[in-house]
Amino acid sequence: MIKRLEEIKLGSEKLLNDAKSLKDIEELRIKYLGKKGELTELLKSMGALSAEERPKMGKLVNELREHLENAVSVHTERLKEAALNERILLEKIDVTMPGEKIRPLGHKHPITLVIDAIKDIFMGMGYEIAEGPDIELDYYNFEALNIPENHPAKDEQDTFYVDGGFVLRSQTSSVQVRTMETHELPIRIIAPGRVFRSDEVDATHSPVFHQLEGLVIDENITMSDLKGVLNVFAKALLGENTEVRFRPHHFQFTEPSAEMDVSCFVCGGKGCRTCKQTGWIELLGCGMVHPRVLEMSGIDPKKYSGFAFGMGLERIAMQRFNIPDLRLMYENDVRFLKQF
Ligand code: 2U9
Repeated sequence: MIKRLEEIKLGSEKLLNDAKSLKDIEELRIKYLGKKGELTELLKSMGALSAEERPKMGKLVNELREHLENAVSVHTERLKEAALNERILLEKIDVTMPGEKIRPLGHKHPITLVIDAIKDIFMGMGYEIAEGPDIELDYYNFEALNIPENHPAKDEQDTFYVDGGFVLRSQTSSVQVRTMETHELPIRIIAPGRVFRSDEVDATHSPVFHQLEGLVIDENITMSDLKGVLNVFAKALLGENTEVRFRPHHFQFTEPSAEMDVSCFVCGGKGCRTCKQTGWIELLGCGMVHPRVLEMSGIDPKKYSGFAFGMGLERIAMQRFNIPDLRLMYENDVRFLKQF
């Protein structure tokens, strides 16, 4: 019987050492400690022993039983811990990993891209960005800009009138007027924004479009400041080789007034389809702020002078991104927007 006990001890120890999984351990437990296990059977067979041998043998068997039970439980814990550590390692979450792209990101509209590019250029020259309301008082949209009551620009055909003496602003110039009233001098601002005119929709017209206007007011501002700033702007927007030229023009709010052309950025000035063989493309209107406009906003035209400019942004976006039809910009088709 002692020999049998030795066999069980050796056998169980070997199995314990070889056990690699919880399943191995459970098999071992059943093999030795289960109801019909080898050690249990040994205990049962102790009836055959003499009354003298029985307690001695019983003690030895029970010692081995306790030893085995203990070893099974220690081993089980160890394997469980190893399994848990393995799982933790496998299921570790790296919170610094980039997220999954579930919802597609939006995209900047070509007009916004153009506004951002122009903002960058003027902010680099110390300009502030000014904003104002889309629904304006007639005074800020027309009167303060020296556009009299009977001027054709005020025609019902061009302007959207809103009850209560309001208009949907037809130019962002109203923002500059508001700035002149409240901002301390000197002023250096650009005002990008949405404007409204009662136009029929076609490939180059829309009742809602965007303008960007600028205004500088200080002592001793002259036409050469205007030309210098707009020359730097044109080169920054369209490339260092861009040339500019100024043609006389008329606006109610500026005197003298001009239109500025840039050398064609497609052919470099040789003449092509984009510039209609002229080598030049009209970019913006500009001029020295009319003394009456300064005066109306409470600025002394004897002490201060200034220049202003304005451009339509749709045309610039269409040229920059090769967009053939303005309507594409208002259809909100992501397949179109994603291209820029
Ligand atoms: C104040 C004084 C002067 C803004 C100016 C233009 C010339 C101009 C148009 C070009 C095409 C707008 O999109 S467009 O129709 N603008 O040519 N705008 S000077 O002059 C101002 C503005 C505000 C107080």
